[in-house]
Amino acid sequence: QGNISCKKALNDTKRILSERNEALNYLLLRTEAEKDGERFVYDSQGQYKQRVELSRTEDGEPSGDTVVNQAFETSGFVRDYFENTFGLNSINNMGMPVISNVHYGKAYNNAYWDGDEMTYGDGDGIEFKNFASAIDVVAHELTHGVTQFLANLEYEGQPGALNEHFSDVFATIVKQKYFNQSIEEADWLIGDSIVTPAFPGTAIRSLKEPGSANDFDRQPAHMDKYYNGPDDRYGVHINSGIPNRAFYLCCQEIGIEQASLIWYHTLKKLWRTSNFQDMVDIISDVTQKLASEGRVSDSAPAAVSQSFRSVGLET
Ligand code: ASN
Ligand code: ZN
Repeated sequence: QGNISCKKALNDTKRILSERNEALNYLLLRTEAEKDGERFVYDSQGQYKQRVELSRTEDGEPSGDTVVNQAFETSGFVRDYFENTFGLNSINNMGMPVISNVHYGKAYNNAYWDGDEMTYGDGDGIEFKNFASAIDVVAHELTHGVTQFLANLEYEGQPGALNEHFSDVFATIVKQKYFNQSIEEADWLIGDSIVTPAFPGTAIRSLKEPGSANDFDRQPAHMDKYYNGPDDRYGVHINSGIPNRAFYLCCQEIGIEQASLIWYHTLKKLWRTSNFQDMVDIISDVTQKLASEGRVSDSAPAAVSQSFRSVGLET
């Protein structure tokens, strides 16, 4: 009896010590990595778990796995976009490590940011291909991280739709940069390269024509079709169609470079509970200020206002 409980106590102590060591090692690794936004790509090996096997690091050799390399390259492109364009030091502007997990689960048809890292499914191979292979998908997920640190928009209702909106906006901007597309060549689609011919549509979403990307695309393009129901955390991926369309319209007037500057500086000024009207008020002020500093054209304030009015928002 005494022996058994003694052994149990010893085992508990060992477990606690090893967990503590793991946590300390993790913190140490994190502090090291936080210096400069190093990339870490993990392979979930089909399990519904993160950080299963570390498959590629910033200075390490390429992996034998194409998907690992795709996640590595594309997350680097997005990280560098934010750094080169806005001076952002990785996702949190403090050099946070850029962590991706690929081959997550079985036939998993999604990708997500969870507050610390990105995770990508392989897709079922029937309607969806690998989610980590698409620059717009990767940019969308990484931007959720940037949004978390710049504005912390809560993931529900209008703040959640704005959170989704900013991810689609920078997904589109980065995609056009990645493929070196002009505004005329841009398709304004999200996820077009990961859907198969069997998928009932051309993409997951469209910023140009919200609601038209596929058979179950419920996005409105105007406030008069605003979704008020409880689905999708009160419509985070649905009502984002409204500001998305405004962004598309604005880009037609002032181009994507100026629009990206305006949207970035707007994001920096938003907060956890910002709604559509807050966004419109802030973006109007931000655009005025950027125009007065000569950083965007004199026509930008009117273009921004007109774009939001076109989708039914008051400016
Ligand atoms: N792919 C989705 C997104 O990033 C996952 C989710 O619903 N959170 O928005
Ligand atoms: Zn999202």
